[in-house]
Amino acid sequence: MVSGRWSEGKRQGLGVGCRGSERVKRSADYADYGDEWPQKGAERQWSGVRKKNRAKELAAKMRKSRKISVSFFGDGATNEGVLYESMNFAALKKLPIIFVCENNYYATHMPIGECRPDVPIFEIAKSFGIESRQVDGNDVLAVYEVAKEAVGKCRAGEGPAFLECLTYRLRGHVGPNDNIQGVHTDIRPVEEVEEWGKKDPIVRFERYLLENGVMGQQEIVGIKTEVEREVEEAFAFARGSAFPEAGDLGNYVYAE
Ligand SMILES: Cc1ncc(C[n+]2csc(CCOP(=O)(O)OP(=O)(O)O)c2C)c(N)n1
Ligand SMILES: [Mg+2]
Repeated sequence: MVSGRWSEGKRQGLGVGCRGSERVKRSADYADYGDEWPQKGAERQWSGVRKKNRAKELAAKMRKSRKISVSFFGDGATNEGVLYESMNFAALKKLPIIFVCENNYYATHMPIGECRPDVPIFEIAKSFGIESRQVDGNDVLAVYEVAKEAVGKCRAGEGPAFLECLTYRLRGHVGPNDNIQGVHTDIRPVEEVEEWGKKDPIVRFERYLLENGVMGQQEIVGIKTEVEREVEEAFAFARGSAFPEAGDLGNYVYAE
């Protein structure tokens, strides 16, 4: 998946070099992901709440399958009407979907207090009768517990669930330094970023695993090495892939 994400500007990427990170991809690109494709990878940010995707959940319900959908989106998406339409329809049809809001207190550079009244995000789902929980999103096991409960409810036919995971972006919205126009544009206070750095969920979980004897230091180093290798490979794949050609410009505009 990583390789697809980082090479979408190239011909071999998911967007075949003709679409940006937020555009719909051919479902064939997601063949490996079966019915999960709309919420995967590069489309995470916005399409997770696109209304048309609710058709997947309706199909799952009508077919009485155990499949559920998980729709991940940021706090920024809570300003968009489509989220509310989606929650309404999902609640009406008791669809097996979990709405997961990753609330990191900023929508790109806009602090949450400048675009939302001071009402907890998880409360918005309650007005649709959707069961909702707020959780420390940087606590892996706490997220696991609420997610397990939500999955159980969905599978029991009790309709959608909503989780608000409180977290933070340790990097910029678009990368390590947020260099959108060649300058450092991240307006978040350095102390705030540093404070959240101490709550890094990976570091916290690593400590938990070590302290409870679930894993040894060596195993953890092994996982890190493996992940770094995968990222290096993906990077090399993206670098080595070809850019689209001028003739590709008109491709994929209309159904062929
Ligand atoms: C439907 C839609 N509306 C607006 C935008 C423009 N936009 C891009 S990122 C962003 C804010 C995203 O905020 P959030 O989801 O909290 O993500 P974060 O900055 O925390 O990574 C907006 C409004 C968009 N990409 N798509
Ligand atoms: Mg955000």
